[in-house]
Formats: sequence, structure tokens, C-alpha cells
Amino acid sequence: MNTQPPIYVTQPDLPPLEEFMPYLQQIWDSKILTNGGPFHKQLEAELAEYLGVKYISLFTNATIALVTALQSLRISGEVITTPYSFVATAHSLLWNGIKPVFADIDPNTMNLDPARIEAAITPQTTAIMPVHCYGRPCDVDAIQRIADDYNLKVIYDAAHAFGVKQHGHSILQHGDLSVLSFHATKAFNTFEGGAIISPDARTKQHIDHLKNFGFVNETTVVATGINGKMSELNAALGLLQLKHVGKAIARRQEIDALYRALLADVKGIRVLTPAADTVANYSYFPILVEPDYPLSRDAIYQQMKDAGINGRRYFYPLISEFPMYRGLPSASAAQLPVAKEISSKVICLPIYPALSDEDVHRVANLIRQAVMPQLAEPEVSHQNDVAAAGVH
Ligand code: T4K
Repeated sequence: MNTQPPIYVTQPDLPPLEEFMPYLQQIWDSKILTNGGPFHKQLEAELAEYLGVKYISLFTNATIALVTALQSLRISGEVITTPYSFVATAHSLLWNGIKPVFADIDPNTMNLDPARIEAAITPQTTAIMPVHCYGRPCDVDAIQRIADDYNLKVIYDAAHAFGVKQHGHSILQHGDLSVLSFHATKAFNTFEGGAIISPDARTKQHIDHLKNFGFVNETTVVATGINGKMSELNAALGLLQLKHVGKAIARRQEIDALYRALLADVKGIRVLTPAADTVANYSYFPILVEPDYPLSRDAIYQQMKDAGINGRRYFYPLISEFPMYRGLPSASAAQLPVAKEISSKVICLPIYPALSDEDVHRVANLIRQAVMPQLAEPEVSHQNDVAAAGVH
């Protein structure tokens, strides 16, 4: 019987509580709790600086931000999106009365395959909603070319892509809008939270009106807005988290490198190649359980669970398999063979700053044991493991 404490796929990173007390004191003194208070303004400014973007609007969560992003661009008709994501991506379309059209993914990036996007365009298509899945950048140039050719908007679900850069620039600068999540399970969390990145001040202003019921002043409402505002409590936490997030991502990177080293020689376990010229945030560590591994994906997943190691099958089932989507013509498995296959092979392993090296070894050992029962551990030191994996 397993007696070790359970490990979860993630655990939120939290700053020392005493560091948060002065922020709480300020909120209690000022009694400004929400509606664009001082912490909200400061977090927008500091995040813009940290992320290398100009215009950011904070939200209560990424789902409301996605719904609002679509509203702000008046998207209607059909939107091409990925089935390989968290269900909020497609739900944001249905909440706007938009028909999702699923296109298949690329087997290496696990993001929308540009060729499949182009093949899915109809006269009703108005936009593309790609996801930077696991924070791995989409093929942003190819997607923009398609959008330009067919006059389509691009709204990136960048829920996983906090701080991700490619070719020296923020990945959030692409498309018409990008949406971040600051949920408890993300690389940067404000308990709940999210944001929209806009390309210009005018778009940001419109989005800021939309997230505040459409008010522009005390008596004027210019749009059918919603309440998507981030509270001062969440914004204050965000300011403090920002001071620690660099260290947290650095620790994630070490864990990523250690997993890579420990799993490199395990037959039947595929680890994703790091994206080229990319600064990653290491928020997920997906592995693919291939047919030459001695156990099925679900069997090893269950063995992990029995041992108290709670990986997650992100993203299984596919969004297109949920009841509100499976009747769509684009949802049939025959049209989405790559997504279907990846979804049947994936397990996201635990990765978060507080995860110890010992626990990483515990996870990797369990996966190794099915292949090499006599040699659970590779005979190299941790230092060498990390060096061999090539920290990227
Ligand atoms: N777009 C994409 C691509 C997304 O991945 C997401 C969210 C969204 C949009 C929407 O963003 P938000 O509206 O949430 O801002 C989790 C998250 O709830 C969800 O935010 C996330 N994606 C998704 C990928 O993962 P679950 O159902 O797996 O969460 P849950 O509660 O099972 O948490 C996973 C593990 O994390 C737990 O086993 C333990 C740990 N945990 C979780 C929470 C919430 C904690 O230790 N503390 C906590 O407070 O969906």
C-alpha cells in the first residue's frame, strides 16, 4: 500500500503570507475593493512591462475574458478552433452564439495545423481561435497569413502562455487579441484571474468598457457589457506574485530538465521537443505513451494514481467529444485523427515549483519500472541528468 503523500499535477505557487499582509492592510484602510482601484492599475502597468506588451486589461478569469474578446470584435458565424484544449475555449464561442468548427492539430506542436485551418474555411468563417497549448507557440506566421488572405480575425487563447517569448518577442503580440489565465493552476496565479492583450489603446479602452457593464462614466452605457473586473484583492496578490514568478519559472525549468533526463531512455515514452528559439514557462510536462510502452496510457495513469501520483490527461476527452459539440460535422473523430490519437496517449506529469527532486524521481521511477524493473533509476547523478538534458 502506498504510504507516501499524494502528488498533484500542479500546486499553486504562493508567496509568504506575511508579505501579503501590507497589501491587505492597504485595502482595509482604503476600502477600495474593486472597480479599477490602485492595485488594479498598478498590476496592469507592471504586467505590461513584465510581459513586453503595451495594452493589457485585467479580468476576473480567462473564460469571461475570452467571451468578452469575441464580443469586442463582434465575431459571429463560424470560428475555427482546436478540439485539443480545455473546454472553456469552445464554450466561449457557444456563449456568443458562434458555431465552433474544429480543425485538427499538428502532432509535434499539438496546436492547430495551419493546413487544416485553411481547409475548414467557409463563407461563414469570421475568425480563428487557436490555443498556444501547454504554452508552446502556435505557427503564428502561417495563421496570420491565412487570416490576411481570408480577412479573418485571430483571437489567441493564450491561457497557458504567460511570459512565453519566441524570437525575442512576446507571443502575446500576435493576432488581434490574446487572452491569458491567472487561475490557481497556471504559471502565474492571482487565485482566479485573466487578461486580454490588445494591440492599441482604443481597443483596450473598448474592452475596459465591456468588462464594466459598458459604462464609460456615471450615466453613459455604450455597450452591452458584462462584469469581468478583477478585484483589488486579486490584483494585489498579482503584484506580489510578480516579484516571485521568475524564481518559480526557473524551478519549473529544473524539473522539466530532470524529467527529460530521467525519461530519455524509456522506450515507448515520448517527451515533446522544446519549441525552437522560445522562452518557455514550463507550466505543463506532457508525455505521450506510445504503443511500444508495455502498458496502455490508462493503465500507467491508474498505476500512478494508485501510487498517489495524480497526473492529468490534459486533454482527454477532446472538446469535440462533449455532448454540446459532438453533433457538429467538424467534431467527428474521422476529421480529427491527430487530436484523437494524441488525446489517447497523453499524460501531463506533476510540475510546480514546490515539487522536490525526490518526487520527480518518484514519478519518473514509476514510469521507468514498467520497462526496466531491474533498473528503476538511471545510474547518473542529478547534476549530470540536468546537464545531459540541456536546460533550454
Ligand atoms: N483556455 C485554456 C486553454 C485553459 O486551459 C483554461 C483553463 C481556460 C481557457 C480557462 O481559464 P480560467 O477561466 O480558468 O481562467 C484546470 C483549471 O481549473 C483550468 O483553469 C485550466 N484551464 C485547466 C487546464 O485545468 P481542472 O478541472 O483540471 O482543475 P482541478 O481543480 O482539478 O485542479 C488540478 C489540480 O490542481 C488539483 O488536482 C490540485 C491542484 N489545485 C487546484 C486548484 C484549483 C490546487 O492545489 N489548488 C487549487 O486551488 O481544470
